[in-house]
Amino acid sequence: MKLEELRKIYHLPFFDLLTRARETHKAHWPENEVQLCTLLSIKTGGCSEDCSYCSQSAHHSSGIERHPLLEVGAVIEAAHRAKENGSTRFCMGAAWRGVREGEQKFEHVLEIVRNVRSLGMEVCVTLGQIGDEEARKLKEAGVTAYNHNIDTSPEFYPEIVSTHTFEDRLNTIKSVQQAGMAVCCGGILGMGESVEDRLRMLEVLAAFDPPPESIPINTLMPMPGTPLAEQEPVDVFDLVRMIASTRIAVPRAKVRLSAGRTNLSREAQALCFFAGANSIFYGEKLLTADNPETYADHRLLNELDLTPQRPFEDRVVREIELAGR
Ligand code: SAM
Ligand code: DTB
Ligand code: SF4
Repeated sequence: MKLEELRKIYHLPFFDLLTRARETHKAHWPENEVQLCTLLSIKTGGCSEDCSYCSQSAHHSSGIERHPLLEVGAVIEAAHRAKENGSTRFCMGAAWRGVREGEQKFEHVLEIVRNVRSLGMEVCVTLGQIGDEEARKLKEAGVTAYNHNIDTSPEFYPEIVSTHTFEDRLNTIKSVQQAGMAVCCGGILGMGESVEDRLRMLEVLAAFDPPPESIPINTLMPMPGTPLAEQEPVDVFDLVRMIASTRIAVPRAKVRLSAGRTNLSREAQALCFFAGANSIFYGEKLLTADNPETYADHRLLNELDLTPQRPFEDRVVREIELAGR
């Protein structure tokens, strides 16, 4: 979908936009389900990159506690807890510029992946830049999806990061696609970009072939000590418009209402779900920042008659049924 069309959609009268997004949503996601994903930072802080939003960059003094790569046992324990709480996807993030095959840390991550997969959860990792060989090995170890966000428009990207390029991000995504892993790719709202930048980002995402399996929409969590610490919050209706436009532009993607839910009321979150969000991060911690309490999320989903997405195996069967309709 081209920019011109995305502009028209985004700027529709608010309720017309919501109606269209809801119709698209119901056509592609007839169940009132929300995917629950739990995040774990497996290597925290000390990152060589200078992403201006990130608490984990060694270029900023955010004061977060650094942690080397976690042991396999600690990760499995966390994954197990996540599964018991009802999560179906376990997402592990590492504060790296990237990782290469042959490095010991890569072998360690493969070991972690094999173990988490054996719990029967979907496994997502976000490890920074990788190439074809790394992607192939991660897929083989059992990774379901690789998260690598483009974060904003190609034009605005150099304003937020100088240590790697937008093109670098796209190259990693190509390797992930080539290996047959699902691509989880989205961005952040509220870094000082324009609506036009947000729509350019969506234009790039919608043009992926295949389209992204999931699209995380984060709102900036301003982290103390980062260059974006004093950034103004995103207007909730702008967030809702962006979610609705994403739903319309990439109907089969899971649209994840990601970082920033602690700043949203229950009503605002309900509007986001109505606009087409069907996935959240679930659990009290994101990577370094806070996320809503699990009991509050449970209550919210119940109140909205939304059910947690069924576990992987059940769903594969259901998706085959739907495809055959
Ligand atoms: N180092 C890897 C990378 O950059 O791809 C993986 C971890 S990185 C923290 C993953 C994503 O988290 C970023 O691309 C960004 O979208 C999101 N993120 C990080 N800090 C954030 C913040 N303060 N507010 C909102 N989203 C954030
Ligand atoms: C994504 O798009 N959001 C998640 C996940 N992918 C890795 C990370 C959000 C991080 C929020 C800030 C923090 O916890 O430090
Ligand atoms: Fe490093 Fe990723 Fe944070 Fe950028 S977003 S500083 S690459 S951890």
